[in-house]
Amino acid sequence: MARRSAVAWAAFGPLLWGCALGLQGGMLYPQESRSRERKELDGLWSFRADFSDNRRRGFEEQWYRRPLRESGPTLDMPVPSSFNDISQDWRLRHFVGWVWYEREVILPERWTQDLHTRVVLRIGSAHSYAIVWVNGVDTLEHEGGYLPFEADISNLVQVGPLPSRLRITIAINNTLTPTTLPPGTIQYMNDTSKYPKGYFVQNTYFDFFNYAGLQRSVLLYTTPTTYIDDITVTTGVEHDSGLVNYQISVKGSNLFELEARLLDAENKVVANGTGTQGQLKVPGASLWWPYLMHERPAYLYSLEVRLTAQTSLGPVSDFYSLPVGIRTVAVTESQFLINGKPFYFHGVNKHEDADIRGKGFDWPLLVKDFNLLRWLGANAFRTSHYPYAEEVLQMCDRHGIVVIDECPGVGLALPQFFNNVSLHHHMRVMEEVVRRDKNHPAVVMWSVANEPASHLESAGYYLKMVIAHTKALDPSRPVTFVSNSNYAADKGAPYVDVICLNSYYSWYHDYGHLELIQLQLATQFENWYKKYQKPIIQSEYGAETIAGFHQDPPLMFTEEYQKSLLEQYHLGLDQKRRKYVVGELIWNFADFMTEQSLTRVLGNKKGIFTRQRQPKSAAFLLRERYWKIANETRYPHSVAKSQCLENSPFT
Ligand code: BDP
Repeated sequence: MARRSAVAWAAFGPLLWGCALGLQGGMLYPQESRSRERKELDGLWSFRADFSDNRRRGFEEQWYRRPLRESGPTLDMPVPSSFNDISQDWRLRHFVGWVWYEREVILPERWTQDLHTRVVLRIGSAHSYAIVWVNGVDTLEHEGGYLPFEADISNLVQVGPLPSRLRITIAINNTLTPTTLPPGTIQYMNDTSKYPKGYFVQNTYFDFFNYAGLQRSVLLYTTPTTYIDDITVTTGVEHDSGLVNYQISVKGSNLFELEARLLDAENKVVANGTGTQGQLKVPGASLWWPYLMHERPAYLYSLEVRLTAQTSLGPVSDFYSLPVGIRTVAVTESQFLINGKPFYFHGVNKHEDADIRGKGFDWPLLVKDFNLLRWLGANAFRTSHYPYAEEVLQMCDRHGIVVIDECPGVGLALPQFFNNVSLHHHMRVMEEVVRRDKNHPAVVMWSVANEPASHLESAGYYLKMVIAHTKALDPSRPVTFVSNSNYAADKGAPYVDVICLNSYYSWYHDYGHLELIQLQLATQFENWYKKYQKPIIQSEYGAETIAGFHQDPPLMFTEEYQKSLLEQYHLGLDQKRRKYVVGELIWNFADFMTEQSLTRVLGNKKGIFTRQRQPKSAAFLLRERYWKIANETRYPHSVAKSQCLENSPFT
């Protein structure tokens, strides 16, 4: 077969970066440094859902003008968390409309008096539309859950008589419409013999519960008034040297100097440069390798940026330190290459979902999940079906877990969802995803959608545009979307770099007939490969399994059935794995909550772990397989030692 030369994105210089970015300003992770402070606002907030018929009483009565408790009763609401499962009120669990959060904060005096200081309010995510007031002043609006947004509030806290307290009010609407991501529809039930007047339901077209609220941290942080606004890093390898291309944007003054120093893991300076952009060369660089691919995975340098500026108020300095992993990503017609070596994704799909906190960010859960990923020998996951918290990606960088970063383009199931307004919003969401996640070495590919109705002509154009836009935003990474369409009908596949396929043989089709999986899987792979000649990832497969249900010979919903289904898939995958199939991601890492339906028993149970993170039998099967693959695909060849396999208690 004719070999197409590798498409290597990492070699592009920094000049291509950001040329198509329509967003104003950067979205660097707020960090403490010699010039920056942060104040987390996690904890208890006051909360009220607006149960009025039109859900607009909060606006009509201007709840943001006074403390929330003065306009009616409030609940204690933990942040971060979803609001849905916290109270005993079933109406809140299913609430659709505006909810109101409020928190009072006392600011350090320096923040309110030092005019060299810029105070920023940053919301990690608010699902799905948010309006923010500070001391009753309309400050910020944002559309779309799962991504951060922020506002400079210095002028609100540094004028007039010093405010002893700052009152932050955030109204959030979780209504999904045909133009939100994910999309949804509101259906009014007009038959008054069955439904009360004005009764409506929210229809969604995806398979997870639409948890909402302030699900990630809210915080305040400071920078100097002239500050490092954004840093973009791309990396490459030339012979024995690592290349770090950087581009820095500064706001607040045109009179400044920039110094960039690259430090190795022992804090030794290995390269330095000046100015807003440049290339740092690191002879004998240690590369960032995925976990299990190399004996020294996830090597991180740090790019220390120092800004000094002359302002009308005198000289100011700003410092920011960015972790940098030097690695390349490339795709041939049959391989996914990291650092020039074939990489095989053996991993999982996840959800940010657990227990009563819903999708609320939680450190213990995150650390537990990473321990489980390492126990499993998983080297990758897809952020199905929305971008995860930044802290998750930081962990991936540090542990060498490779990420396919997916935007909330899920549930694009109806023809009317492929319209111009949606397209522009989708492109903007990709801008926000790329802006936030571009510097993570762990992120090796963008996924712009999950299971869109890609057989439609309109979807073909839509996907083409979103993919082209994403490639223009970030020429350094491949782009995909995840398909469950027929190979011959899919209108988006021509535009992707890697084909990602979801299939549920012997589950949603021919259920019970495990003996058909190998044939159907082989047909799937052969058809797609023959038509597109692109590497393929089996991006979902799995079976609903109730932990503790057993039946042998296997029957559906038992642990034995899940295991056998996986075994059959694995036989099929092994046939193609060394040819052009470059990955397998089980659906799903853990059970997760969904809307209620006749096919869901307290949520989706396709996890190999329960929602409480306990293993089902399939987890042990997968663990054996992943460690075996890891040892076969390791570079340079050596045996990966898992403390887990030795049963160490310290993993
Ligand atoms: C796939 C979807 C995923 C679902 C899964 C399932 O991508 O979100 O949860 O099916 O049905 O089609 O379990």
